[in-house]
Amino acid sequence: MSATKAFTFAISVLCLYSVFGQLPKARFEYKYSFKGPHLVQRDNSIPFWEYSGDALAGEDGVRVTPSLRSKKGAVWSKNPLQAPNWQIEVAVRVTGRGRIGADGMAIWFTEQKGTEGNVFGSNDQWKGLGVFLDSFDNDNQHNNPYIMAIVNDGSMSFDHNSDGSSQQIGGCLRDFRNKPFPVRVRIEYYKQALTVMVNNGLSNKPDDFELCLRAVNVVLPNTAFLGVSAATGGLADDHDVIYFLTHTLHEPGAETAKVSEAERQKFEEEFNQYYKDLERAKEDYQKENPDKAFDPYNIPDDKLYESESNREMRQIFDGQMGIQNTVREVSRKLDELLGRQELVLAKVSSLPSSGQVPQVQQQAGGQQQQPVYSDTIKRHEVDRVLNNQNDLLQQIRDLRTVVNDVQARAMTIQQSGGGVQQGGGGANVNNQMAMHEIKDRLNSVSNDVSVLVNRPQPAMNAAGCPPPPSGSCLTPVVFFVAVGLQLVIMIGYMVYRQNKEATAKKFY
Ligand SMILES: [Ca+2]
Ligand SMILES: [Ca+2]
Repeated sequence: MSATKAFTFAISVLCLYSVFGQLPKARFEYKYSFKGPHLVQRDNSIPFWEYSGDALAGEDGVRVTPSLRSKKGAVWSKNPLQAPNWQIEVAVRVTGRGRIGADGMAIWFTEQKGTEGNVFGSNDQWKGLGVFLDSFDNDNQHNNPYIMAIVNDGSMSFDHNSDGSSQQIGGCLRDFRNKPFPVRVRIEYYKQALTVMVNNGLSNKPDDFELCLRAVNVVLPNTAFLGVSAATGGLADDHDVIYFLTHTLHEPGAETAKVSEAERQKFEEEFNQYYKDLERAKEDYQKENPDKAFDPYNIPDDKLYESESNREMRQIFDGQMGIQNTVREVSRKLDELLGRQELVLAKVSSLPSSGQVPQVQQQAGGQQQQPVYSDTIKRHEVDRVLNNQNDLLQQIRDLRTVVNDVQARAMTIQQSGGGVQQGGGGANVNNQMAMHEIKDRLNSVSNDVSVLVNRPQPAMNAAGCPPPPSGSCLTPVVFFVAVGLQLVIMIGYMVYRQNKEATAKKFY
């Protein structure tokens, strides 16, 4: 992007006017925002922000705490935001191997910059707003992970024992851990009404938000620092902030949204200076690292690898979803089959037991052209039905073995992958999350198959079971579904294995 284009874009963002009737006008505040890629500068600092404690900034986000016990970290804006109306959107990832995580994250809008403390990594008795993503269920009410807002005038201490339930001005039960996409929290404060919307992390559509809480007559400071903090305890999660975007909101027609000529020039100079610094830093880097600058296996490959990995992971997810659906379909067909057999069994048992079964003249529709059974059931037919059922059962058992095998390998790779990438910054967050997702999916598939295998067999007493109308318990559909299933699993596994081999090559 050329300097002119970039400048035009920045100014157009700054001067953004809403065209909608009564909606407030939003102005992007770049000094109170951060977003990857290339989040950090050469000295690992984030422009206009500072981080402390166990927080680490990477190219694509800030890891506020790593998934290690008893860690605390925070990232704060260097300057206070001075605005009566505003909107903050924060994208976070909270990921951990355990089914339960701890302790959680907090998004702050407070008069003072926070210091390290007991409230999700930051100090208690804050003045202003805290929006908490509380992972751990301290009061054992089975109502966590929970998102809530608490306004404090500096006198109140957060009550961890009750998870702040009596102190909140509103909240919602949302599982924000281990989601395929970052979970986004949008906090809007406009005319003293506080609204918190949450994206559930299952989609990355920009406007996919659900209302979490809304409260009116909320009094917050006019000038406040913005921050995110997090803490782990006996249990631990990775707490990552992917981006933090701040807009000030202005009433339609209010002059505050306009940028005066003097301000525009100031912004222009500031931007040009910033752009020059960036270009100079790039040139310096290329001079200092001539081989790296043109090495396609250096940074660009890393980026390429990351996106490809994500894509393949998604393919695997799709494959797993396909398997799950197919297993459900098999289950449904088995139910249907069972139902039909019971129906026929009931009809047969209602017939006279004279040894000669009378002709079944009419089906439900009373149509004469339906096939007519005019003989007793032969032993070999019953045997064939039983054999077919046994074959089907064996195929399902094989399927379960394959699924368990894939699961075991995925867990092994996950463990070794975790070891290799320990401390690798924000880059492995996606992988870890993806591995958890695979694990869950595989568990789900495995459970489905277990249900199938353990299903009680229909009462197929050799003497009493007639062949079903199709002549065989194993219909072609069921057979091809079972074969297709194994094929899908093998392809999914090969794609996944190829991906991991690529990863292994990369590390060695
Ligand atoms: Ca808690
Ligand atoms: Ca609780």
